[in-house]
Amino acid sequence: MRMKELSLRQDPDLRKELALLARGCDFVLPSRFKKRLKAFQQGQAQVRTEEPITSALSESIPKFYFPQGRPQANLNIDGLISKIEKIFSQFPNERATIEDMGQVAKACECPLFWKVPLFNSAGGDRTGFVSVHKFVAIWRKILQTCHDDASKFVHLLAKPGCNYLEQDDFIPFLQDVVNSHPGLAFLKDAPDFHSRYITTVIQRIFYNVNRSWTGKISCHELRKSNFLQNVMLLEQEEDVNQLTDFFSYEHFYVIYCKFRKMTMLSLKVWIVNNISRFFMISAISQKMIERIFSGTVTRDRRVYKEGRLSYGDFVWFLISEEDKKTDTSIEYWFRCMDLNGDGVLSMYELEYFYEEQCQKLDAMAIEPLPFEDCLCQMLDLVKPEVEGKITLRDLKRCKLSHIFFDTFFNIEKYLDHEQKDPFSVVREVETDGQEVSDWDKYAADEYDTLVAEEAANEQYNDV
Ligand SMILES: [Ca+2]
Repeated sequence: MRMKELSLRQDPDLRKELALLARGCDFVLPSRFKKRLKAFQQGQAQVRTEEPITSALSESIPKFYFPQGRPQANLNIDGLISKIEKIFSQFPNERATIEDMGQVAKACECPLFWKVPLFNSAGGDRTGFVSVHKFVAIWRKILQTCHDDASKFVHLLAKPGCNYLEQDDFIPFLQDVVNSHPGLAFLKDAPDFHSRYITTVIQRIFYNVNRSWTGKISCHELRKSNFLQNVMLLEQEEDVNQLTDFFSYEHFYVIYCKFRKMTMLSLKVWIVNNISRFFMISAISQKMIERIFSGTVTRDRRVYKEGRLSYGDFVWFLISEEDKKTDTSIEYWFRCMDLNGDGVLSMYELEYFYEEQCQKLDAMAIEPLPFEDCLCQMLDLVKPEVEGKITLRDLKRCKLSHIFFDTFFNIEKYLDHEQKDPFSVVREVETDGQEVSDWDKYAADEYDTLVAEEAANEQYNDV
């Protein structure tokens, strides 16, 4: 402040006026004085911004932000391109068809299942082939601008001018997996199942990768996920069921059969009032089902208007219900329970959900724990950072989020947890991490049940 005053005093005009002011003269108009002061300050600011940054300073801070990946040193682009040209020279007229693209993908040092994105990016989907010139021009540009697999993959799949991936961007890539992966060969004669399988995989990709919930997967999100590693594994693993994070056919089958059973029971329309009657979710409270149908965690806008859950939204619901330990699942249920959306679960919100649990227990002739006691237990379990306020962070940190959520809206699982020895729960949590996830366990069990049911049906029909 003192410095500023000194420099102001150096302006000759101002100095005169300041001197007059100091002598008690009041003929200096305040507005004129202010105007002059402003002009002086602006002049100073301009001088400051025009000051050149010394080269020593700019050189000493290395670049640390690489949205397109960190550029590789000594990348021999011409060498890579000549390898691709050599592959193309084997094809008639130096044009590659979709069948040739596996070889082209390998020449580009990409995973095999990048072949359709590579083909389409050079216009192959429109013309039926790609020419060497067009492909090389596109690939050269990608090598120059995209420096890692994540940014290349986004560039290949995204719509022009977009630096993120939306759900429909994955369709051609996944259709190719269905068409050409040996583990899915049996689907050739069942085209009706293609789109269902593809929808399921897309939902699982967004569930695991799109951590921002925006519906747009960024390079950064893709880089942080294990999706591209799974795409790479597709090439080595003949059994897609081993790839349980995204591509498992068995997992798709379990989800789809659950959905079919539900919609068949509800005469094709899954109405909110009927939903709780169904066997699978009879354990989930009506209040929670209403929250899901309110549009809090669903993408399809019709859910609220028509009271119908789309298949895509059902995938999210089932995975969240059967595995309440993952970050996405914790966020899913937290959003549902946070009625006023302020980022904190208040005592009021907890009591709102617990009321229905008490009614259900009463109906089962089980004496419920008073809310205050239940609250003490839960606060002890979650140990929130700020007393009495449960945040998303608290739930993610506590590792017992599944017990917390089931206490408030899944009566069957709540009773299951109640019967367990508390020490065994702690042991389970401690050994968690290396073991299979709750979702994987559920999907494997359900698949076995479905297969057994089918076998029993066949036997019945044979007799
Ligand atoms: Ca709240």
